[in-house]
Amino acid sequence: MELDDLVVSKAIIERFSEKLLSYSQIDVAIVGAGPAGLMASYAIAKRGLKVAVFERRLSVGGGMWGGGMMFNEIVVQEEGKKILDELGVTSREYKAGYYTADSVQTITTLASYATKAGAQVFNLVSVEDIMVREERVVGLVVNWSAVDMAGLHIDPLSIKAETIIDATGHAAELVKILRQKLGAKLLTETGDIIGEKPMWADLGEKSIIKNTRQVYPGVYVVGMAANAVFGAHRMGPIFGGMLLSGLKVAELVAGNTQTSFGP
Ligand code: 48H
Repeated sequence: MELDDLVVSKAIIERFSEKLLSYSQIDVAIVGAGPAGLMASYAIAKRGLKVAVFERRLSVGGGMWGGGMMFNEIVVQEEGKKILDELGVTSREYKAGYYTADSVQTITTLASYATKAGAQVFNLVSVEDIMVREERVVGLVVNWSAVDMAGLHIDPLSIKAETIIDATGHAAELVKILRQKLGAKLLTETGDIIGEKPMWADLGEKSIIKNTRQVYPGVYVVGMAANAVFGAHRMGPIFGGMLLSGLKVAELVAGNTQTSFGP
């Protein structure tokens, strides 16, 4: 059979358009495909909800690829190791209670589980705004990351979602928009973004589960964004908390059903 270049192009255009249309109204929209966003998307998709992840960069994985200071190994504690075991990620004990894993294998496995469970990743898409109705966030405003990078003045498109999850890491970008554009009172102690505290792995990891919660009607925070918004410590290149936080937010938004791991 002779391959037709135009068929190749039309296949991509049609299939992508179908995908984008189908995900223009969804149950859960996650902003950021770092470890927390990917874990959350997997566990939410497993519970049968329609979930999309919008990721600014070309690649998923956020800050995990580079491990610590570009040494592409991550560390997890006992609870994190259990999740890696369930996912089939190879890990090795370093000392009692500390395990290491290859960051590339961890990300690729998480991404594979999430997408095979039905989570749809839209990479190269930046979330630049939110939609709010009657003091509840009801959707996202998205544009190609390249538009922003090129400084082009091009209007965005909208995505409707029942629930939004800010998985944007240290920057907590969505919650920042809520504060800056609406002056919204957040469900934090001060009503504002409290801000990340200095590195302290033990406290940072311990507080992240408590901080993974609703921060405004319709909006949850997960991963590093949760500690930044609720004012807890950063934890450096230990990643168990990111995975556990992803599972916690899935329970909060999609119910308490036990996720059986597996594709
Ligand atoms: C689309 C966006 C937007 C936007 C950002 O930084 P991440 O890896 O976040 P987490 O919370 O999954 O993991 C945090 C971890 O990587 C980390 O930094 C740790 C543990 N630090 C500890 C320490 O002490 O430093 O991923 C966030 C993702 C990235 O891929 C961004 O590109 C993406 O979100 N993103 N995508 N629209 N507006 N903002």
